[in-house]
Amino acid sequence: DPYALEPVRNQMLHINGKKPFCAEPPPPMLVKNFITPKEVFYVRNHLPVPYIDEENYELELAAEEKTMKTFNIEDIKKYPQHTITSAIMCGGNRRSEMGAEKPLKGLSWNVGAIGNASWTGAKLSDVLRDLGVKEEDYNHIQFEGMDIDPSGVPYGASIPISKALDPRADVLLAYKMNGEDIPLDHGYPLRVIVPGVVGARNVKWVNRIILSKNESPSQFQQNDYKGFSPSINWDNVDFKTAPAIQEMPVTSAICCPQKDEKITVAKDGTIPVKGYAWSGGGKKIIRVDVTADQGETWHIAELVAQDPDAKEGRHYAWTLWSLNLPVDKMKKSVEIWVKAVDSQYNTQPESFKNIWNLRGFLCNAYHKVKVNLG
Ligand code: MTE
Ligand code: MO
Repeated sequence: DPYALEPVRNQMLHINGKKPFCAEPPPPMLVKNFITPKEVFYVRNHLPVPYIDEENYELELAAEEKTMKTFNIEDIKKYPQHTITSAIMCGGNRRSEMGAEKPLKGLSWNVGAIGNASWTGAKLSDVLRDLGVKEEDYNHIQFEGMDIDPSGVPYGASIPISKALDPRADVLLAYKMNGEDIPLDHGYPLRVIVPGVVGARNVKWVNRIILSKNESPSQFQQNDYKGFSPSINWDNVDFKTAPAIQEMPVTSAICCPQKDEKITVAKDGTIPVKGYAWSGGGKKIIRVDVTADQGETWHIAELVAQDPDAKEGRHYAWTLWSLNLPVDKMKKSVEIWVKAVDSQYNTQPESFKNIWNLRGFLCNAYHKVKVNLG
């Protein structure tokens, strides 16, 4: 069994898949901490977890087929050390809501396929500059993980070469998560962090980096993690017609209360509501709007935690928000809606109907949670 040596996981996680292991925390645990503890961070594996200790680890960097250099962990640690706070979110986060609109294919994630951690490592741009890599010579940079399928094909993904070479894009070869060695499930001993970009490109257990004219040949780059029109179905889909998802659109979610929870209305006629918001590409969350009456009145949430160190255009961490939401006490139940606005004034679509896609990616419609009032 290739899964015989899997790490021990937190019992609190809700399991979406056992082999490969895929799990997310209950929503209230997400908003307890600005920095998600490793035990609470969702896990999305496509293959068995590979295990290699630092001593036997080697990273190969190649230009197309030709090896340019090999590194061990110590070599990577010699580069200037950078620490950033960045959320990682799966392209299928909140898929269960889109799937409720119309059936689709994919793991049924609730709102927990996201976590916010601090990541420490070398900037990929420093490593590439050191080797004299020029943007003109390539289009993409491919990453391969040490996790392989039964036919020996590794997990793979790629990002544009311009992103890898841009020091302000903060792409890291990370060896620490929240100040400690990266846990096995999250990519030990080395993981690529591409802040603001869909989780799938943040390759764990990376041991090969390839500069290329082409995108990664991996099925996860070519035939998965792409978005389509709601009218495209499994009979007419042509994966070549859509670009691979990279930077993610703005999203938000209500984490407390949860669906169907019974809430006591406070004397001032409000209920406490908490959640997260995030946008891709380094865009900052500038506002979170919440309504309890289908948008007749919107209430602005307080942004209670944001990365204080983030520079303009480099807001990679999530934002936690909360408010005491006025509700109609006479009602037995209310539906809470949330939408976030990012620094480019992008906001979320109102419903899933018009953004539905057959694989259930980019599920960023308003999050709607019905609760009972007591
Ligand atoms: N990297 C490797 N090598 N293998 C994988 O299966 N899954 C990707 C990405 N990197 C994956 C990978 C996907 S789809 C996501 S959403 C994130 O890792 C999940 O990261 P996490 O498990 O640390 O939360
Ligand atoms: Mo993912």
